[in-house]
Amino acid sequence: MSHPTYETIRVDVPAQGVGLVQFNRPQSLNALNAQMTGEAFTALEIFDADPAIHCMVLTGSERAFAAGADIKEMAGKTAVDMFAGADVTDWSRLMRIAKPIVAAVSGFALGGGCEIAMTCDMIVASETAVFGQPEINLGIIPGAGGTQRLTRAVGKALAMEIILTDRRLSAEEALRFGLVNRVSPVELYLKEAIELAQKVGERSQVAVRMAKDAVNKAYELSLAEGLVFEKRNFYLLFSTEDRAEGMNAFVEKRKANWKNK
Ligand code: DAK
Repeated sequence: MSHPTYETIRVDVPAQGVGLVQFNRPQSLNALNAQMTGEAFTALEIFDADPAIHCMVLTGSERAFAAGADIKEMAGKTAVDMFAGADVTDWSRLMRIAKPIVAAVSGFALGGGCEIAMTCDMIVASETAVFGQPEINLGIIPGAGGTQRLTRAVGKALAMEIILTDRRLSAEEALRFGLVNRVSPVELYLKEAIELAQKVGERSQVAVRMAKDAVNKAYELSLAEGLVFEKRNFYLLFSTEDRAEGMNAFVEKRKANWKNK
C-alpha cells in the first residue's frame, strides 16, 4: 500500500528496511493536533504493513520532537468531546504497531510528545532534548500514558516530581534515569536512530516481532504470567525457518540468511 499525500508529516525510506516518519508543523513546535497524529499513525501503519520495511523511526525537528498536544485545539473541548474521541485521534493506534519504532528526539518532547516517545520502543536523544510532562500547568494530568510509562521508566519519586512540578529532564538526565537509549550530538541523532533501526531490521523479523511483543508484556502481566508468555513465544519460534537457519549458520560459522519466515 502506498502512502497518501500528507500535509503535516513527511515520510521517507532513508536506509534499506527503515521507514521514517517526521512530524512537520514547525510553526507550532510540532504540537500534536488531530491531523498530524492521524497522519503519523497512518504512515506508521502503512510501513507496518509493508514487508520491505522492518523498523520505523519517528522524529520531529531539531528544535522540537513535539511540544505536546495542540493546546489551541484542546482548549474548546468538553469532557464528553475528549471521552467520545470527537476530533481526537485514537492514540492507541501507536501501541498496535507490530514492528519496532525508534523515536529520534531533539529539542522539546513535552506532554503528549514525551508520551509518544515513551510509547515507541527505543529513544535516541540529541544533546538538546528536553523531556517533561507539563500538563499540571494547564490544570490537567498526562492523558496518553505519562503517569504510567514515565513511572515505570524512571521510578515513582522522580516521576512524581516531573508530573507534579513540571520538572524537565535534560538528555543526559534522561539517559542516567533509563528513559532513553543514548544521547548523540544534534548533527548525529537522526543518523544514529536510523542506524539503530537498521540493526533491528537486519535480524529475523519473526523473532524481532515476538521479542517486542514479549518485552511489552512486561508492562502488563505479572512476572509469572509474563514468563509463561515468553516461553510460549520461545517455543513457537522453534517452528520457524529462521530458527533453523540461525542455529545452522552458527554451527557452520557463517552469517544467517534470514527469510523472515
Ligand atoms: N500547543 C499549541 N501550540 C503550541 C504548543 C502546544 N502544545 N507548544 C508550542 N506552541 C506554539 C506556541 O503557541 C507558539 O505559537 P505562536 O504563538 O507563535 O503562534 C509557537 O508554538 C512557538 O512556541 P513559543 O513561542 O512558546 O516558544 P518558546 O521557545 O518560548 O517555548 C515551549 C517553547 C515548548 C516551552 C512552550 O511553547 C510551551 O510551554 N509549550 C506548551 C507545552 C505544553 O504544555 N505541553 C503539554 C500540552 S498538554 C490524550 C493525548 C495527548 C494528551 C492528552 C490526552 N488522549 C489521547 C486522551 C496530551 C496533552 C498535552 O500534551
